[in-house]
Formats: sequence, structure tokens, C-alpha cells
Amino acid sequence: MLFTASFAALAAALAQVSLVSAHGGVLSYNIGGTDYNGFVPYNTPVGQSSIQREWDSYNPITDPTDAHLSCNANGASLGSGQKSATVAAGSKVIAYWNNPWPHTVGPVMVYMANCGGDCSSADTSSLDWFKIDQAGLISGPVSAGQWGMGQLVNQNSSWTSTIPAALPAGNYFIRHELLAIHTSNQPQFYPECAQLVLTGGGSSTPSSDLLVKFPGAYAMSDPGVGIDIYSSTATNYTIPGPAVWTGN
Ligand SMILES: *[C@@H]1O[C@H](CO)[C@@H](O)[C@H](O)[C@H]1NC(C)=O
Ligand SMILES: *[C@@H]1O[C@H](CO)[C@@H](O)[C@H](O)[C@H]1NC(C)=O
Ligand SMILES: [Cu+2]
Repeated sequence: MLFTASFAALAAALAQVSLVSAHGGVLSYNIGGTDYNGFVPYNTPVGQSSIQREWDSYNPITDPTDAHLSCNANGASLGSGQKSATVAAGSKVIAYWNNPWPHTVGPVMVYMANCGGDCSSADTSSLDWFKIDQAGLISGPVSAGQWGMGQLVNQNSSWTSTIPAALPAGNYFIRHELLAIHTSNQPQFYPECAQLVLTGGGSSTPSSDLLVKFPGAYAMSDPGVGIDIYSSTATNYTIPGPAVWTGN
């Protein structure tokens, strides 16, 4: 009896461990045809050199107003030796998550922000972010539908976005965010940010109603954030944050 009880406890502990390790984030990129490594979480920033802001844990952020929502744990202010990827406006950016990404329920969102100078010294919590790409509920009802995140898993746990060709040249962040909503009323946010130096480009910028702060853009009361998909009869899903700006 005692053996059974402690075995159950051990099994529960092991399940907990695999649950914790079954998270993650963007580990690498292909930007305009060039491969870039991300930051390596759980390792010291000393000696790391990446275009990606530091992030220290595979665990999700579970509070939509968390101070780390912009670029994940320790990503908001100057992190490790920062590089930037130089790329032309209009280019494709592919982000690669740990493969296979373990969640399939919820939206994929991609944001950018102008750093107003060198991104290495930017505080990402104070930047004005705009959305360049998103995919929410693709088909079916909220309770059992196909989601952008499932599509991401089906395409090699990667997501391809296009940097708006109309964006002016300059220094920008690109912020990939997954919002997993498989747990009732407990959103899981997975944001990672990378630094870009944009060349070429146009002279169009998103209007102020499309600009948001992180934290600030989301609330638990958003229909797509504090949601119990299993008790929902909805066939629509409202992706949180502003509308997408494509520059057109
Ligand atoms: C799949 O993703 C891995 C990174 O997770 C990458 O190295 C590989 O090139 C990708 N394969 C394809 C066919 O895109
Ligand atoms: C579905 O649309 C209705 C009407 O616009 C809205 O009130 C509701 O919050 C939406 N449901 C979800 C889950 O986003
Ligand atoms: Cu997870």
C-alpha cells in the first residue's frame, strides 16, 4: 500500500517534470534567407551573442499584465551581447520553436516595434508595438477547432511572416508570441524578441490606434484571453491586441 502511494507520488512528480519541459519558445530564425541562433535559456548570458533578447525560462507567462510580457524574462532591458539581423523591408522572417511545439490550441501573433535608435539599449516595455501577422481560429468551433498554433506545429513548428515592405528603414524589434489557451481561464503567453536593422523600405507607419504597449495590450477580460474553450459554444475567436498592419 505504502509502495503504491509513493509510486503514485513519484509518477505524479515525473508527469510534472515532463509538463514543465513541454514548453519553450523561439530557438532560431531565418531572416531574409540567413540563419540566426536565438538566446539559449537556462544558460548564463555571459558569452552568448544573439540577435534575440535574453529569456530565461521555457515556462509560459500566465498573467496578461506581467511586467515581462514584452520580451519574456529579463528580455525587457539590455540583455546579453546583442546583435541585430540586417534585412530588407518586405523580406520573410521564419521563426523556429522547439520542435515539435507541444501545444496546438490558440493564436499565433507577430509584432514589430521601432526602437527609435539602437535596439540594444531599448526598454521593450516602453516601445509602441504593432501587429504584422496573426492566425487565430482557422476552422471549427472554439471548443474543438483548428488553430493557428496547430498550423504552426504542422509546418515544422515554424512560422513565416513578411516584414511590411512599406516600413521605413531603421532599427526594429520583431516579437513572436504564442498564446496557448488549452487550460481553462489560464492563458499561457510565450513571447520572444529579436533585433532587426531594416534596410530599403517605404514611408508608411501604422496609425496610433494600432500601437500597443506590453504589458498594456491585453487583459484577462479580453474574450480571447480569459477563456474556457471547453464550455464555450462560440464559433468565433477574438485574437487579442490590435488589428494587423501590413502597410497597405
Ligand atoms: C525544421 O525546423 C528545424 C529547426 O527546428 C530546421 O533546422 C529545419 O531546417 C526545418 N526543416 C524544414 C524542412 O524547414
Ligand atoms: C464572438 O463574437 C461575439 C460578437 O462579436 C463576441 O461578443 C465574443 O466575445 C466572441 N467570442 C470569442 C470567444 O471571442
Ligand atoms: Cu507549454
